Amino acid sequence: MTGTTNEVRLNRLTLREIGLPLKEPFRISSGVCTDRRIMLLELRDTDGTTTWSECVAGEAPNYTSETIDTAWITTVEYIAPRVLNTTFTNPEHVHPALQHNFRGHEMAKAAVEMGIWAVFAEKARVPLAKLLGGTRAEIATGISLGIQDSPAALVERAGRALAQGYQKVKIKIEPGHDIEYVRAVREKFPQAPLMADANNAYTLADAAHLAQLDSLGLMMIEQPLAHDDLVRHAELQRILRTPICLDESITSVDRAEDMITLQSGRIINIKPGRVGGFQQSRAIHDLCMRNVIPVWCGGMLESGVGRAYNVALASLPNFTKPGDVSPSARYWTRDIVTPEWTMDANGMVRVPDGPGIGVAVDVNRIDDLTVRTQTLLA
Ligand code: OSB
Ligand code: MG
Repeated sequence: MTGTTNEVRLNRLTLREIGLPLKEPFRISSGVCTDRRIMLLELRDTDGTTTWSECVAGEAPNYTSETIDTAWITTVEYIAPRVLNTTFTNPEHVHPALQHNFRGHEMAKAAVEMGIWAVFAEKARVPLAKLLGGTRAEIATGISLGIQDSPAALVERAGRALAQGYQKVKIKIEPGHDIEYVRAVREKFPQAPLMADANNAYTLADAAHLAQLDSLGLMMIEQPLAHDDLVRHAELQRILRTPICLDESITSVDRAEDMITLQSGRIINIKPGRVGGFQQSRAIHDLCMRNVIPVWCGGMLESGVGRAYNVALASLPNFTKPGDVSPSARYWTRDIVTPEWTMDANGMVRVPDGPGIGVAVDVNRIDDLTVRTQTLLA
């Protein structure tokens, strides 16, 4: 349902930076995160409706070129002027309004675009998942395990995750922490749904090395080559039996179409922040569905606010592989939403059925964690 009769016109946008320490550092091939610096937005409609959204940009430009600091200035200088006091009759119109003569900054754009989708949902008193066209009541969940110091440590982590019910275990790899690590987990858990994520750590020269993964029965290998590459991934996919899943390389529906044309991969990890929000996420989902390409929802170590958006998106029908939508307790001692996100013993996270994002934001806790704030008025 996107042809809603509601309209949204924001008259206030408040930016907040909070500091949220991870329970334990999260290490991937391109960097390590210990404390999340998160930009939250509070969006207020002219009728007084408010909602919160989250920008998934990291502390450093090691995943995409964006950081929380580039997102902050971009939101203040270029995004807010395009949305404040602008009437939107359909949430699908926000993305084009932020794209025209405005390159990049997808995560900053997504935080506002998705927040406006949530304001539409709130005003229509429908769950965000329903507004997006979601059909699932619960989301199968996978865990993403950071690079560990030894294969034994990784096996222990994977075992704990499988015992908790996770339906997929993603193993972060890099040269020196790859075949031996994945093999150790496979030997201990012969039937487990496993995959690897390299976050761009390899080149085509590593093709024969990566082909050793083919005997380990992985669901997929995520983004082995450069963050913006499609051509070499196509070459690599011709060599590997393991399906390639693209993450960093898919920044828009056009890049997803390129992946399909070039056969650069067989699966897509959709992160709404990476593609500028929900309009593009849905377009990628629909394109992939038509082309029999499975998709799943990735994560960016979001707080409970960002998680609400990921869970809503993952309720769409072609999200057929478990998403990186771990419950709050995986990351945080205490989340910033109530109720916190939980997962049942079968690895399922429930899609909220309340209106809007479906969880309450703990504003007192956010106040305690806030390190800077800026309010923009229409
Ligand atoms: O590549 O999917 C990735 C976190 C930060 C940056 C990149 C990635 C990740 C994750 C985390 O894998 C998944 C999660 O949020 O649980
Ligand atoms: Mg990834």
